[in-house]
Amino acid sequence: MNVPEFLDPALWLRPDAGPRYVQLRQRLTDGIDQRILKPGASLPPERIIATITDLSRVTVRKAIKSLAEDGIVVQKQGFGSFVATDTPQIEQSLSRLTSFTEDMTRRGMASTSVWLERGVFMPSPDEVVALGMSQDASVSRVARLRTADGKPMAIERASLPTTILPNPLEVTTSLYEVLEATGLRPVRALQKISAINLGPADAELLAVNEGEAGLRIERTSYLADGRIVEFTQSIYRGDAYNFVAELRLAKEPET
Ligand code: 16G
Repeated sequence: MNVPEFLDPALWLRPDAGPRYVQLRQRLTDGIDQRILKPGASLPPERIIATITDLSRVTVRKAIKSLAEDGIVVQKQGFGSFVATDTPQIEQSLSRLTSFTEDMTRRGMASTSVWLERGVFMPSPDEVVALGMSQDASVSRVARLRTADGKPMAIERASLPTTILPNPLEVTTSLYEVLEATGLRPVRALQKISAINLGPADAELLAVNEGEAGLRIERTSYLADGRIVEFTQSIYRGDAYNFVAELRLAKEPET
């Protein structure tokens, strides 16, 4: 059921069931509980809710204000009202080459990792291609569920040539910190981002429902001399990340 159908007053508004704003508040709360209105989703504008429900805007405003007072929705000046979420909202620049640990520290959040895989392996065909290595070389894998203030944010599977990271067990908190210590921290990276619907295993790790939106990110990072440092395949929670890129007008070719 979509939101306008759900708010159809024929389904819930009763003349004898108390104040109308309380009934609307209850209907919106039910929609949030049933995830018709999902955490972080915007509520339809007051004007639209008033049109669908045939209630006055004053009544609609009162219902939303009461939800906001109880922390069920969050009102953002100039942007409207959103279903409250306990998922941290991360705005991530696409132009800075930072590590997960640094990104979270900068936001005052504690980052932790749950290990999924850590060791030296024979490279998979994908790793051979992505890392530009020979088939008989070995690869260090560092795969983690990354959390911020205890909330799962991303699954990151990094592969590095063992010439760059000979002992993956050295990575306890930050991979980039270990690389920095050996003078092999990447200085440049290419990143590819695509939209996905989370499969059952990834959804379980990220503590969201199967089929929810996620972002698949592939990062290949390089040293100044062009050597490849890492090939990392990550799955980020779609409800937690906003990637931001600054765009500039391309310079007109000089004539
Ligand atoms: C970031 C990078 C990842 C890198 C990790 C190192 C993206 C999509 N990924 O999460 O490629 O391996 O940082 O983090 O940004 P760490 O130093 O905290 O282990």
